[in-house]
Amino acid sequence: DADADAEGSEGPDLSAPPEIECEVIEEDLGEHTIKFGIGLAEDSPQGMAVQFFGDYLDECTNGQLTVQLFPDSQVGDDLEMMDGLRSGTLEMTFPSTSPAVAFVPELGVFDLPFLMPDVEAADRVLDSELGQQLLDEFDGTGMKALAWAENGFRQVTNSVRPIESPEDVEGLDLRVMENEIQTTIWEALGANPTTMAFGEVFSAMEQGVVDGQENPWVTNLTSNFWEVQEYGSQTRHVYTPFIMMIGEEFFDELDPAYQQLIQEAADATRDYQRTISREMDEWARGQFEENGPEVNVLDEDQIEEFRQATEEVYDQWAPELGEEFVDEVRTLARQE
Ligand code: TK8
Repeated sequence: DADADAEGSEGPDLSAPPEIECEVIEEDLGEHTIKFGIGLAEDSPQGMAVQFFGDYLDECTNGQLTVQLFPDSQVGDDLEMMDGLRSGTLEMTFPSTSPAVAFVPELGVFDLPFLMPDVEAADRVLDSELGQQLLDEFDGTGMKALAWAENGFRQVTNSVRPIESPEDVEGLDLRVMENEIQTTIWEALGANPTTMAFGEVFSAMEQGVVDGQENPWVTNLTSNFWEVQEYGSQTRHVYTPFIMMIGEEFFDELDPAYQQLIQEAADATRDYQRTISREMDEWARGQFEENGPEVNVLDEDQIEEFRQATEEVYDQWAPELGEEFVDEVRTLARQE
């Protein structure tokens, strides 16, 4: 429908990628194709960010550094792709923090429920000195963490009923990320959580192996979960970041000029990715609903019920993560 196109109903109103500002490296410093694997779709903010990152490197090296994107878990799930970076079969990936706790346990702090009141709080934490220290923790793991980006506030989808109170979650078979804190959250709420790699979630829901899952709206939309889900409920129970990562050995062997450029490109990509992720969030909820499922948005009182019902997650995990560390993050998040 030409009219609909003209009004832009095909997509959200998104900021254009920023101007690429660099001094082009003309000198021959070696050609590399960077294979960049991601779990999400090409048209997700994550996929669009990798596209921008690739344009940045290409333009600033006269085509000596190029990026080849592998979306939709084509080359593995988050943990497999991280292993690829370590063994040198893949150069870059963009995992969620939740499975990355296998390498940096402190990242589990981001799995605590209702930690971040809003995206500004997430920025305060991630862009702090403490945020940089967490990225630096990857040094020596075979992966270098370049920058934080946004996965976002997570919402529950399922095929049984709308989620309005903790009781509605009881007995649901839910896929959760490969992370023990995530499991604790859903057990506290009386659901039956199963850990599973992201790439298997769609077919698990299609086949009825699980009733539902939880992910930000842009993922629920761009990974086509609306095709196999009846309900979407805006619970905002966890904010999870993404980390842009590169193989440590691959990076260490590059010319310093390339290394510096890659870091600059990653920083610019981080800002762009967060911008479009935020611009797409509400639009994605609307599209998700338009495509079929029933959507409900929990109000503050309903969210408060979930907060109380998951308080025991802190009792169990704060000592494990370090009480002081958790307090430090919480203070930054809430500007206490
Ligand atoms: C994509 C994952 C995904 C995450 C999940 O690779 O597993 O549910 O939210 O975005 O990182």
